[in-house]
Amino acid sequence: MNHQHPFVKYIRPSAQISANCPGCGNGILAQAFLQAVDDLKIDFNDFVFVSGIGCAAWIPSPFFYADILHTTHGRPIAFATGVKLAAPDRRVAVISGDGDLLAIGGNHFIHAARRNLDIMVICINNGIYGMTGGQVAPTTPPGLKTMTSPYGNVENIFDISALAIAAGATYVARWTVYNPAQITKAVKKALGRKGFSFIEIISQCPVQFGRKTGMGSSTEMLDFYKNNSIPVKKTAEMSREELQGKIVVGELIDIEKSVLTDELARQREELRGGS
Ligand SMILES: Cc1ncc(C[n+]2csc(CCOP(=O)(O)OP(=O)(O)O)c2C)c(N)n1
Ligand code: SF4
Ligand SMILES: [Mg+2]
Repeated sequence: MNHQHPFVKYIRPSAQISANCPGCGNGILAQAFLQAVDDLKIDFNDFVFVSGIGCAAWIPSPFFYADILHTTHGRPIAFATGVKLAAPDRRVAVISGDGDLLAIGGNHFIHAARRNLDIMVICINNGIYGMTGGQVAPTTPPGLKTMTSPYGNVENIFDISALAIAAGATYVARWTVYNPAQITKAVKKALGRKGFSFIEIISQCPVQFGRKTGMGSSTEMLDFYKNNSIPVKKTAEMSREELQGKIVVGELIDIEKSVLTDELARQREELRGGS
């Protein structure tokens, strides 16, 4: 009998030990993502995965058995932009953390969304800088005590999905790792369309976030996600107060706009024809 995990084929043979801590949500995202690839029977060699620096950046690299760029902190979208422009036929997927993509990397993020660059970006939002010891992030909820906010975070939070929509992203979905089947569905949707697709994954970091903020173990955090998630369809009938502290999940936008690589190809054709 073959006891191998069916997705072993997607994992680089020389890199089969996860870099993430036990109980981390990153593995749930990895499995849900690979499920989408497997369901759609996509050739894994079509992908170029790009990540920055952080625990989430270890999800694709070096584990996914495909082309991978493990870049510098804050810059995965800049590298992904270069890859997509140089090789428009490749599927470019960025998987990285909230600090990487939305703190130091925020400007690359908003401009890739504005350009409707044809890439998929998955952000593991664990509300903290996990890999570097639990510093406060732009996604850390107010009041929480972290390594660098020992008396409680006094800053306002970034709603990164709202930012993606405002910047011009054409597909945006948010799910927690309590919803792996919905994550798979969202990834399949994003893989089946063109344009800037952004999926925000609220995920637990039991080691740096759960322990230091008092949010508890991974199972307690998963319970929190289960009990505090509100499907976006239900929010219309809810007041601002009722939505306070809740996680709005679901598909937040799905629209069509001109896609950067298509526009460049069209322009190139026009210029060739006119010369
Ligand atoms: C230019 C630069 N600044 C800071 C760092 C240190 N650093 C590495 S990862 C990281 C934050 C990681 O947080 P996040 O992106 O949320 O990923 P997580 O570990 O939480 O998955 C920081 C500040 C760095 N490597 N390079
Ligand atoms: S520090 Fe947190 S985010 Fe990083 S691997 Fe461990 S549990 Fe996951
Ligand atoms: Mg983080």
